[in-house]
Amino acid sequence: MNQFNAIFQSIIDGDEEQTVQLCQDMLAKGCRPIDILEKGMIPAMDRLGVLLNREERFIPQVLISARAMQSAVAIIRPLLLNKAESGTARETVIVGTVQGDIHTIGKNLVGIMLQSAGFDVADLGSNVSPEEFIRQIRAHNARIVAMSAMLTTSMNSMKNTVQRLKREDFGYPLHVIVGGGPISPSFAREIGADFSATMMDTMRRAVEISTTKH
Ligand code: B12
Repeated sequence: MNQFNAIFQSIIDGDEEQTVQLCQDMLAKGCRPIDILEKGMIPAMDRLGVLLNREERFIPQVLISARAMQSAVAIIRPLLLNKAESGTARETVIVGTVQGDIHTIGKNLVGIMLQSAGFDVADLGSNVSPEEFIRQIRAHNARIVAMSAMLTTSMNSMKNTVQRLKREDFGYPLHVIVGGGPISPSFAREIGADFSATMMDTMRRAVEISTTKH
């Protein structure tokens, strides 16, 4: 059994107390926070998706598991942020899950990674309307938006949102990075956005954009 199995299982079981304890133990043993996330916690959520499809787990159980994961993420978050004190970029990235979609975990992680790269993040939460994206982009003079969709049904909402943003004149070019379970590079291309597969990719892409003159 590898060291990530215990936290993987504890998230599947929705045991919040044990998940937090295991996370603390692993960190105390010198385990890298990003490894705990990528090798233990995220695979657990993926596994829950499979169990949901097989009807071996149901939405209320998944909610409890999501809560356990979020409590452990809260412990890891400051460790990821500390590393970034000297980050060069200081612009604000707008982060949100599109209208009609209430999934937050992946989007939250994307926000944390962006903060770890020294960005300010305006997290609009989930179920965000195109109008709210526009309002917040203007309020922050933001050049970068990271948009999440986890449902095939909310892909349409993402497409509409990106189209709405493209019709606005912000006075500078806007970069939209899209991601989430059902989003593919070809879909991103089709709607005129950048694709990122992971939170690490998003961070790299945002740094690339912010260091490119416009
Ligand atoms: C947890 C969960 C929930 C929780 C969400 C809690 C929360 N606060 O987020 C709850 C229980 C509320 C929920 C509800 C529903 N869910 Co749900 N859920 C999941 C589950 C099990 C895990 C998602 C997750 O958090 N993964 C962990 C994170 C870390 O991964 P992630 O989100 O994929 O994010 C990573 C990448 O995608 C990427 N990423 C994510 N966002 C972004 C954004 C950008 C910009 C970038 C670059 C990258 C990026 O980076 C992240 C880190 O690497 C998935 C199964 C799965 N395999 O995804 C189903 C899943 C997404 N849900 C599903 C469904 C159907 C629903 C419901 C409609 C169920 C229902 N009948 O009510 C509702 C949705 C209601 C709504 N209107 O939104 C389906 C979607 C099927 C589809 N293709 O449309 C899935 C796939 C489950 C399944 N059946 O297989 N769900």
